[in-house]
Amino acid sequence: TKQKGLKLVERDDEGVDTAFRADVIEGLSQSQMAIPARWLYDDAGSQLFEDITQLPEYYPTRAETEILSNRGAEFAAMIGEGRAVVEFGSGSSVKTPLLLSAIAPAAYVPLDISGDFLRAAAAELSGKFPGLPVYPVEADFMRKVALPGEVTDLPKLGFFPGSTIGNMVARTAVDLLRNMRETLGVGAQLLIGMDLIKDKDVLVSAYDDKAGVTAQFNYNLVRRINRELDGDIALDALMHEARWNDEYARVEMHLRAQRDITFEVSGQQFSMRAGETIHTENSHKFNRRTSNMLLLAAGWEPQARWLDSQERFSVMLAQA
Ligand code: AVI
Repeated sequence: TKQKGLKLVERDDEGVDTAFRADVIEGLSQSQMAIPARWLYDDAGSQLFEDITQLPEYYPTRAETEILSNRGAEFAAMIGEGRAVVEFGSGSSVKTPLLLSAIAPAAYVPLDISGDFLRAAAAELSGKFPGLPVYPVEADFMRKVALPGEVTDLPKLGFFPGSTIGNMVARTAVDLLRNMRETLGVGAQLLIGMDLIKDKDVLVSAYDDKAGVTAQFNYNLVRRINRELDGDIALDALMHEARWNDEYARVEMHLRAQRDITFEVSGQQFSMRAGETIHTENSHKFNRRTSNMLLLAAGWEPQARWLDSQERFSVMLAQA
């Protein structure tokens, strides 16, 4: 967790994000090149993701919003009043008010690694819910977080919408869910969005839209590498690709080389043969059994599960 005065992003003398460089160099050195998806989200990438959520093909945001809009009475019945809602990642301006107005919480604690996002989200929420105490915490929610003293004695509800859990491999997802349980403490509940396994073409289209916004989101990673890590990757040699991996029940994003290329990043040489790819993201999809299993593996007992009217997306409630 972040201590006051400590920086969450470590930079070298030239201002390079050292964790970004280490991940990219290591990822490009593997036989199947792969870069962790978290690096997709610089300012431009975060804006492109916001644009993705509006695309006709990208159903998850609309489907989850439908559930949160329509099932408020059921949430209230199963969650009760007076909890401190702890949101992991304070991204969304639409989903959070839907939950907060349904359950009448005692406090709202947004957690985010970006202080700027955090302050914006906290200010917006305070405007909408004038009587609600808001305690923003700047922290890496992948780890156990010390919550503010003001909410120590309140029962907690963790809120993790968006199916962001799907962007993690099982082992990382279980680590995160376990850390959430430790952050939230005894008697906690967790409300979490998980996207569902469905027709392959629907899934792939959601990650390969006609307007090409998801392609730009993928290419932005290359632009970021070139800019921040002194790279010279030829952007026109790489093509966006979304594919369904049935064995792992996930959509994968890749950048596929259209011809043999060599390039440099941070002074190191790399090469790709035509047809080889850089794997840039996983988006795991679930069914009832696998979503239950993931929660159970991290010590969360599933309590309820809601789907949208087209049964594309699920919101799960679990208790510690
Ligand atoms: C943020 N996350 C849940 C998105 C997803 O659907 O996996 C990221 C995304 N990548 C491409 N399109 C959207």
